[in-house]
Amino acid sequence: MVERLDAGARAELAVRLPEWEVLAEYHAIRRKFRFKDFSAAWGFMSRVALLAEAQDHHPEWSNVYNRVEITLTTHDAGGLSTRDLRLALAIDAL
Ligand code: H2B
Repeated sequence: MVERLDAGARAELAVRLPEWEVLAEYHAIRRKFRFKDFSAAWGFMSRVALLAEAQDHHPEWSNVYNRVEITLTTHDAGGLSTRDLRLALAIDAL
């Protein structure tokens, strides 16, 4: 079982992940991306997919042409965990 983030760790999210929106009741974080065109968006998604597989942690996401929206939550924990933080930081570093 994966542990959910405690209150202190959730409060830190805004500092460590300033581009991510913390969704209601801290169940998930979300970031919206916009790229030059579909090809750039899809290239980004391919890189995120490789990260997700490597970390065995997978995003909920959508793509409309040049826009990509990523929501991270840990299904096994029923909320946010360090897995979400780790994947978000890796996505931010792309
Ligand atoms: N991704 C996310 N976002 N949450 C999970 O709890 C999760 C996952 N669990 N990817 C993993 C896969 C688990 O189902 C496998 C069996 O390791």
